[in-house]
Amino acid sequence: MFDINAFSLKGKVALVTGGSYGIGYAIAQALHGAGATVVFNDINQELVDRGLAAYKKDGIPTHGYVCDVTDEDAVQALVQQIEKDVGVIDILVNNAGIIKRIPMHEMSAADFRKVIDVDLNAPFICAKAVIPGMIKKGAGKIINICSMMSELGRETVSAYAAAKGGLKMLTRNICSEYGEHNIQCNGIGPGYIETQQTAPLRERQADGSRHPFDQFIIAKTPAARWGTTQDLMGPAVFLASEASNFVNGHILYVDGGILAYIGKQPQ
Ligand code: NAP
Ligand code: GCO
Repeated sequence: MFDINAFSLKGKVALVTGGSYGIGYAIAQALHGAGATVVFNDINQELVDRGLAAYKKDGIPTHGYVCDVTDEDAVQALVQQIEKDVGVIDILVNNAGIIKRIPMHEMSAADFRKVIDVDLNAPFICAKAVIPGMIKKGAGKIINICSMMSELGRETVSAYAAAKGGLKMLTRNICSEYGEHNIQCNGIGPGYIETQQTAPLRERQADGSRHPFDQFIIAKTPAARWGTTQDLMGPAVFLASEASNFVNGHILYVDGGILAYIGKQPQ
């Protein structure tokens, strides 16, 4: 007999990195809605304050922390502070990320390294920080926010694709190394989602027409629309809950069908 409470996160502590707005904020809302105590960090006080105001407006009690996820000492201190404030972290959502859209032959090594640092090294740092507590508790959930670029490349996003491809394999390796401790590490691969990060790809042209990339994504998506952050909420709750205890090392693509579809013939 299936118990719907398998989706409940009551009594669980969840950390969402980069959770002030965008996809991270939506996932935090969802985890709260499923009963979790949600905390978040962001890279500066201004963003944390922006996030705190949003959480308060939505009636979500939380703690917000300033922490650069690429700084291992800061992340270790963050996890210790969260354990003091609310308890051992049961659920980690590695959401914080950046993208730099530059043709590879024009991209500096410093810019390439920066994207790798935030989008790949930081999820390693954050997972490493929470795993000991999860091992002691005998359970844990790590959700890495991957991407279409975990599977596909495109012009100007070489560093991002390399990072997100690596994040897919880091997800699988955490699954392999810690599954025996009842820790499940999975990824969510959002398709093209309407957030600040993709706003440049959706800007209206001077003549009021849709951005060429916007038109391309509409033609490439069977759902014939961009995703919204709400589309990610249910998948996040599923992967954070006991309902997914035998799902491990999996990347759940929430992409409206992009990866399955060759795309619509141009009209
Ligand atoms: P976003 O709007 O840029 O939000 C990312 C958040 O992470 C921001 O609050 C950002 O702060 C924060 N952050 C960046 N670097 C950080 C650092 N070093 N330490 C702590 N926080 C940091 O992005 P989004 O669209 O919500 O995407 C969230 C995640 O989903 C990212 O990993 C992204 O790669 C992934 N994703 C997005 C899409 C999409 O279509 N939007 C699709 C697939 C995957 P700042 O504002 O200072 O940058
Ligand atoms: C881009 C977009 C994508 C999305 C996302 C798709 O420039 O192609 O920013 O990379 O952010 O990762 O899944």
